[in-house]
Amino acid sequence: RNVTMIGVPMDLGQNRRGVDMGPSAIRYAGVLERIRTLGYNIEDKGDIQVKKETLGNENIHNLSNLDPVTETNKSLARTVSSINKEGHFPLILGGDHSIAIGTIAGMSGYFDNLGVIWYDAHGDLNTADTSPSGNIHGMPLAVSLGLGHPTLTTINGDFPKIKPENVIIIGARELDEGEKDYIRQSGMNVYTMHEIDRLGMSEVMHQSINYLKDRCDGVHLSLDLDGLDPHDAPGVGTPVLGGLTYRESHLAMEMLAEAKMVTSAEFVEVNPILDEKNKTAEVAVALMGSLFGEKLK
Ligand code: DIR
Ligand code: MN
Ligand code: MN
Ligand code: MN
Repeated sequence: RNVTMIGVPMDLGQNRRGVDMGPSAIRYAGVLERIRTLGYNIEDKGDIQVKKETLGNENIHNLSNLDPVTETNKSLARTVSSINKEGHFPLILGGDHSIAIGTIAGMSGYFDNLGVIWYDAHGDLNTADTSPSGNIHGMPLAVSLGLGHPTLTTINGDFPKIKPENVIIIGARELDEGEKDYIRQSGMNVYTMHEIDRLGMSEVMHQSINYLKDRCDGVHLSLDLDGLDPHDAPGVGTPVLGGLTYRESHLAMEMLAEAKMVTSAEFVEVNPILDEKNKTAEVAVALMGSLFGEKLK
């Protein structure tokens, strides 16, 4: 029942400044109180130091800000690893999605088959070769699978941190060509908006939970707020119409809480500068409440 929270004020994984204020916005939305009320012993360890030097780190080899993104993820991986070693649940606040590289690298050493639920409008399966943007926040799932630039794939050890068959993407609706190719050849489990419309979120989560339960010894939830529809989560850098609703997302979190299978989580891409008041951070906190079992209280 111990949760340790870490903020990662990173915005160099993409082009829109302001997502580095995500951790502050989420704290301001009352995350500590929300989770403490549920009976957890939650501690806020503050923010990871993020290198901000962008000079000389412009798009080299189609990887923008490679150096500061790498350094931040190295230190995040160390921190996440030590939180997990203590037996605490790591709760990571972003920051852009490039920080999933460090979170997953930090968790992976403790599991033979770490499952990952990637809740996102995007696949984040690009490498420098396929990326249309050069933004590393479009690459963290690929990096965790061992694909892409060695500077990133060797963070916390030169091995793939997860296996494609242990990943489930939920909410995808804007996949780049290279990402679609990878999904086809790897056979990765992807519930696009099409499948979610057809099956309903209840069935999607039922299938996902049963699948991961049989094969994984831990599950990381990586929740990009742009997985939700921009109507419900407007404060994100790359909004895509036709997304998951607030209600569907709560149901997903509630079912994960009931399944008691999630061993770490991150909530990313909250950008208060693009938000309406602090709506998107408030949605993030509400979803964390469900993930930590609000309904069951
Ligand atoms: C796009 C955007 N696929 C890219 N990715 C985003 O730049 O690689 N991921 N926004 O969440
Ligand atoms: Mn302790
Ligand atoms: Mn993402
Ligand atoms: Mn996204």
